[in-house]
Amino acid sequence: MIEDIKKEALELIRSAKDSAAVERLRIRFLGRKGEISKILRSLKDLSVKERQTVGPVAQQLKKDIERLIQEKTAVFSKSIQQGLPGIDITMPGKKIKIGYLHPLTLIEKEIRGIFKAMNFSVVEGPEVETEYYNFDALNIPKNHPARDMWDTFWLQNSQQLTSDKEQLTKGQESKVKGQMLLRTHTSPVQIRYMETHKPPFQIIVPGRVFRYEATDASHEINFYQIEGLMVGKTVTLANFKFVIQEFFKRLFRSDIEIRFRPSYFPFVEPGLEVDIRCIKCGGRGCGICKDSGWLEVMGAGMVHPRVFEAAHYNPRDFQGFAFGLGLERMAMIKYNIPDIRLFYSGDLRFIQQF
Ligand code: YSA
Repeated sequence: MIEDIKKEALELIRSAKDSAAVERLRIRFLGRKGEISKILRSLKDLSVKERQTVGPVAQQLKKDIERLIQEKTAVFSKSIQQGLPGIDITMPGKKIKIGYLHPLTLIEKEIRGIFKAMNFSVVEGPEVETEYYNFDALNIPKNHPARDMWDTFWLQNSQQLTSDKEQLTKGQESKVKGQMLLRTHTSPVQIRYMETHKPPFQIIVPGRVFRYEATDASHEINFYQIEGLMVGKTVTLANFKFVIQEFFKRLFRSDIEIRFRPSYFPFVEPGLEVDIRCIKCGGRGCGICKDSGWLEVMGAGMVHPRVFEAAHYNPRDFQGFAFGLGLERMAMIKYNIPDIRLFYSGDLRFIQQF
C-alpha cells in the first residue's frame, strides 16, 4: 500500500503544472490529515515487528515527498522571477471596473463650463437655510400667498440652532430669527452673495434644493437648481436674452429658439418664464412638449428693488437680472430621459449609458 501511495505521489508532484498544484499535493500527502501523516500516526497501533518494517519505509517516503516538493516549488518561483512558464504573462489581466459620472454631474459640469467661459463665477450656499434668506429677504414676507409656491421642509428644534443670541448683533439676529428649513430654491444665495460683494458681478449658483411635494415623472422632493445673477449699473433684459440664448446654443450645440412669457416671482419685476423650442419635435408638437411646441425651462426677471434693499444696495444705483433653472429637467431634455425618478434610482443600467 505504501508503495502505491509513493508511486502516485511522486508521479503527481513531478507533473504538477504550477505552485498551487504542488501546494494542493503537499496538503493531500503531508498535511495534518494527509495520507502519509495518517500512516505515521497509525504506527503506534501496530505490533513491534510490523512497526520496525513499516516505520522506516513511511519515514523515508515522507522525506522523499518533502524533497521533491521543495525542488518543484523552487523551479516555479525561479520561473516566475524570470517570467518563464509557470506564469502565463500573456493571459489577459483582470479588468478593473471604472465608474461612470452621473448624468447630473455631467450636465452640471458642462453648464459651469459654459457660464465660466462667459465670465460668470461659480458660487455655492448652504442647503440648510434660514427663513429670512429663503423667503423674507426675497420679498416673500410671512403670510404672503407666494410662500405657498414653495412647499417647505421645516426643521424641528431650529430655535436651538439659532438661539446663540449673545454673539449676534441686532442685524444678524433678524436673519436667523424664525425657523430653519431645507432651502426650497437656490435664490437665497443671491442675498448672501450681495451682502458681501459689490457690483458689477455675474454669478451662477448650482445646488441641491428640497420641496415637500408628491413625486411624479417630472417632480422630485430632492433636486438641483442653477441660479444666475448679474448686477451692474446698466444690466438689462437684453443682456439676459443674449446670455441665455448663448447658453442654450452651447448646451445643445445648435441655435435654439427661445421665448419670454410674463410670469410672477416676488423677487423680480418684471418676472418671466423662458421657453425653448421643443428639442424633440422642433415645434411641430409631441408628447414631450404636450403638443405646445415649447418647453418651459426657467424662471427669470429683473431683480426686485426690495431684494437690493435687503442686501443693502441702493436700488437706484444698480440693476440686474436673475434666473433659476432645474438641472434634472435640463438633463431630461438633453439626454432624452423620460422620468426624473431614474436619476435617483441607483440603477447601474441607467448610469452606464452616459
Ligand atoms: C425665478 C426668478 C429668478 O429671478 C430667479 C430664480 C427663479 C426660480 C425660482 N427660485 C424657482 O425656484 N422657481 S420654480 O419653482 O419654478 O423652480 C425653478 C425650476 O426648478 C423649474 O423650472 C423646474 O425646472 C425645477 N423644479 C421645480 N420644482 C421641481 C423642479 N424640478 C424637479 N422637481 C421638482 N419638484
